[in-house]
Amino acid sequence: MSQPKLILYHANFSLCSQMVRVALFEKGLEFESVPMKLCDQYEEAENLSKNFLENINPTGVVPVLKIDNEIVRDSAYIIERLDELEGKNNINLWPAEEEAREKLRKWVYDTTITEGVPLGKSLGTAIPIFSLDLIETLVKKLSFKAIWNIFRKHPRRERKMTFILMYFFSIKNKAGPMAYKALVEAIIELENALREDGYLDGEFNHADINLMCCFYRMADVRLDPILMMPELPKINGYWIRLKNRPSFKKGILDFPDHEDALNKSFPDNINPHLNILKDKIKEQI
Ligand SMILES: N[C@@H](CCC(=O)N[C@@H](CS)C(=O)NCC(=O)O)C(=O)O
Repeated sequence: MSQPKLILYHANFSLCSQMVRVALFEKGLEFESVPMKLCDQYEEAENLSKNFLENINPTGVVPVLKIDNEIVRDSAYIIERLDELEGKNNINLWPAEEEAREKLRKWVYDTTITEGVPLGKSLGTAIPIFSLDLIETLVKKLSFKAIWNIFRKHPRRERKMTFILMYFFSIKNKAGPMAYKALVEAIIELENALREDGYLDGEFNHADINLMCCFYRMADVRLDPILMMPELPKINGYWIRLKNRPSFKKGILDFPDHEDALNKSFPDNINPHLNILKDKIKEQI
């Protein structure tokens, strides 16, 4: 069996990069790894380098996958493309029938950082809001030179402005409540959609990958007690099943980052939004 040459540009602490790595390990595809130091987390700002912006991704974000000489961008599309390839494992992340694909498309759309969806309006875009505690800590540690570099070079105006605001002021406490509604509704919708066992649609698929990564980020930011609430029995079991997949270790745990900063961002492992979110779930379920 032969597969095309795959080169993945990715970052350890990047939700969408985690999704693509998990998909690669699920499929059993070999890939060359190009780890990137992102501008909001490291002085190096490798996603703003001339080479990356000119030759890999003019919008300055990861993940990007090179399939032979073709450059493929956007994690959701990358995973669809990966699913067409044959790896060592006999698994399909997308069903064949159009009706099932349509249903899956909706779940994928809601569970990742989909372009055009305003931040905090879906589960996938709520997760970055709850990551702001950490991101703001990291942005504040950057040198003035690094923030000036972001100002000059970041191609995405809204991101650039957010990083600059975080550097000079603070947005983390104000932003959280913007995402309460989407997170609570998504968790309840998921609890209602899940079965007693198996995955979202029975067989493991692309949406399960996205949810695995969203849930892991919730654990990173100390919101995972939500996933263990007795009011959410199907999510409890589902999260355990997701963590037991080998791809969870290979695609996520084996690429750690910012553990010290996370510990410092959440002293005593407490996320200030946790109890509010739990109360809202209990009220609405
Ligand atoms: N819709 C894109 C979103 C990609 C994205 O936002 N990537 C983040 C990391 S998860 C990034 O590269 N951030 C760096 C920056 O904006 O400077 C995808 O699914 O690939």
